[in-house]
Amino acid sequence: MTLPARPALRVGLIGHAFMGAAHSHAWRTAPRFFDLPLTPELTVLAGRDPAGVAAAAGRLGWADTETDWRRVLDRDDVDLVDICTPGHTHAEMAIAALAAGKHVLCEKPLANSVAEAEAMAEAAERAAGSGVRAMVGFTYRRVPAITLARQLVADGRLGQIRHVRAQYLQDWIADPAAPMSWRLEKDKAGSGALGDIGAHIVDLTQFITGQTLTGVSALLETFVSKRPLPASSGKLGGVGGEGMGEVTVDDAAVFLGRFTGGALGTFEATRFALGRKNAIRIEVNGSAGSLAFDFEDMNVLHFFDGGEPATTAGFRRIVVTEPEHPYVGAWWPAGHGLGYEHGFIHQVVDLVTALAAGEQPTPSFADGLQVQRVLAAVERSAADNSAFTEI
Ligand code: SOE
Repeated sequence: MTLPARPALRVGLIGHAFMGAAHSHAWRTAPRFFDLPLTPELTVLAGRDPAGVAAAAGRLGWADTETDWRRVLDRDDVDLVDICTPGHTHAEMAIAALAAGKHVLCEKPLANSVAEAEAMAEAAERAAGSGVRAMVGFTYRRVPAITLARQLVADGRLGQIRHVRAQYLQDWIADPAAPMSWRLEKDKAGSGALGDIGAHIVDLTQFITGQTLTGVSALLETFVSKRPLPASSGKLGGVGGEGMGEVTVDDAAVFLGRFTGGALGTFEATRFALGRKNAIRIEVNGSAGSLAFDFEDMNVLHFFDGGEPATTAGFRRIVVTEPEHPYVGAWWPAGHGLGYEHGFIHQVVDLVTALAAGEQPTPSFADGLQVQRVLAAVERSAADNSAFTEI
């Protein structure tokens, strides 16, 4: 029996580096494992360098290319624009795409400033009136163990949340010889570890707890202020060459925060945690239980049930690979585990499902703006010697 053909969702992707590759893989793979109401088509890939974008399109499976992102917006055969470029381009591209009647998926952080994020959220609000939707890509929400953590909190299994402990630890620039990249330039990236990876743990802790941050007290530090200019670029960083460039962003961000429900949060985002590669560590302690997660062991969620007798109580190691777990049923036989790329695939699944239902996908641009306000408050607090700063 042949299944009825699903309407197409024709995608134009801007950018084909690390995130562009992750998104391409997700658009292509999602309909192969999930029964989606719309079938994504990889219509056009945009990049500035003709040879580079042609090679990437061939490798990643895109039907056509453009060398000017504006041409993607002009095309009648594009329904959704996916923005995978550095932060300083997000606002202009997203606002123009929404005005052209295209749905938008935009990589995180939403923008480089609160003013830009506000303009984007306003544009998204306007577009929603005519059924055009916008979503920001906080992908880690779609890691099954994280989604399960949120469910446990929502089901009351942790009781009242008291503590939220979050770290995002990487080490890809711990070596002072690691070269400059756009991620180390404020005018392109907006901020450093704070916006690139701190934004993820702000979003994740709010997502898991269902609470938002109301204020912060912060420290920012740049450990290495000059780096070799790149001789060649890699997926992250690259190889250093002649001459030095100035690092204009933070290398590390450490902050305390208060949540709406009364919980206290501690946050650490750094690219100098030697030996930690992509360690997103989150622990939540409530009046009835606790949970703990580390992305370096991403198929596992640790859960402590405070209601169990003291003699046998202890952190339970839940391997989140059963068909009953969020998203997992579409994948491999029970127990076989998922990886980094699956979060991006689940993001496509949730986005496409919301679009087909005419609903607002989450996280919305308004959610992205709220995270941007937290980042800005962290910067204000650090500039003011860690003074408690309301968001
Ligand atoms: C670099 O720190 C980076 O690629 C982030 O930009 C991504 O959001 C994260 O998923 C992995 O690390």
